[in-house]
Amino acid sequence: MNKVLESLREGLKEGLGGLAKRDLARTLSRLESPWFDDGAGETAALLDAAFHTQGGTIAGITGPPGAGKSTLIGALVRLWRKDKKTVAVIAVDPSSKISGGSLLGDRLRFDMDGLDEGTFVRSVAAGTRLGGVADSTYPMAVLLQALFDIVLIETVGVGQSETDIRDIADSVALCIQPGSGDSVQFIKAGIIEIPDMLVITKKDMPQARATVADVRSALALYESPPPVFSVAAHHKENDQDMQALADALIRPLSSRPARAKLDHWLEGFVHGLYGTRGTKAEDLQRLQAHSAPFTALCSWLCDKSL
Ligand SMILES: Nc1nc2c(ncn2[C@@H]2O[C@H](COP(=O)(O)OP(=O)(O)OP(=O)(O)O)[C@@H](O)[C@H]2O)c(=O)[nH]1
Ligand SMILES: [Mg+2]
Repeated sequence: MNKVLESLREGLKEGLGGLAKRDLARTLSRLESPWFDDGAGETAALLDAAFHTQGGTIAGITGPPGAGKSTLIGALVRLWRKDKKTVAVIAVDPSSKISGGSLLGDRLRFDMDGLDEGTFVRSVAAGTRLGGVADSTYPMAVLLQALFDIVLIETVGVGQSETDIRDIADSVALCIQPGSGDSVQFIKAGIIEIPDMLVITKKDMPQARATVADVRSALALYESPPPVFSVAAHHKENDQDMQALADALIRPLSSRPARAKLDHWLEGFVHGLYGTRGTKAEDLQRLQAHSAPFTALCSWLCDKSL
């Protein structure tokens, strides 16, 4: 067992509260800088240990801006906390393309108890990535799933640009706001990759019913359409719908083994650094097959040999 991972886990379990969360936040910050250049390979060893830990479910919550993702996450977290499940949230903030800045304000938008020992929220800037996730999202999710029962990732976007989340999460829910015809058109046109489930948010809005019907009819074109949930995160009386969604999100989907997610990330990462021409296919394959893939990546980056 890795010492850093063990001490993070113990800290969170013993309810060290602020202290443990601060340690975790610091560790996650390391993942946002080039941790793979860290000569001692400490971060890589931590990631390898976390990767081999049979951990929690990673669920992606995606959808266009303002669809109600953060509010929904707050409601889901409250439900899971009633069951004593621990939850970490990674909120990927869309960076402004013009200024390159990111508000990192999402933390404020979650209606969650900041003092609750069993929850943790981290905002990350999406950076230059086209997909709705940041480069650091996968390593962060690997670490957090070793420490929490559930890891939720909020990403912004709809259409092809956010499909990256499918390669990180065990399940993906696409949020659609009532009256937003675009999303339904996207489904009809086959532009969006169909997620594991669709969530029509803001059930209390007058157009909600019609949107559910539109989405269902658009999905009729697909062979095995995903379930559609209709929820109001603002209202307590929709607990049944919310509970059904909460259950569906953490139901294990065997279609995405951890190794396949790692392979995908490694490929994107290595190609991002060297391009397809600068990498030997065998090197990538050897990295992917390695029992300590993150440590192997570090040594490979140091001397390009395995
Ligand atoms: N009526 C109603 N409004 C809601 C509900 N859920 C969220 N909202 C409102 O919708 C707006 C956007 O909600 P957010 O949860 O911030 O949406 P988001 O998808 O996270 O937004 P971005 O992170 O900016 O993309 C806020 O004003 C919420 O209060 C709901 O169930 N009913
Ligand atoms: Mg949000």
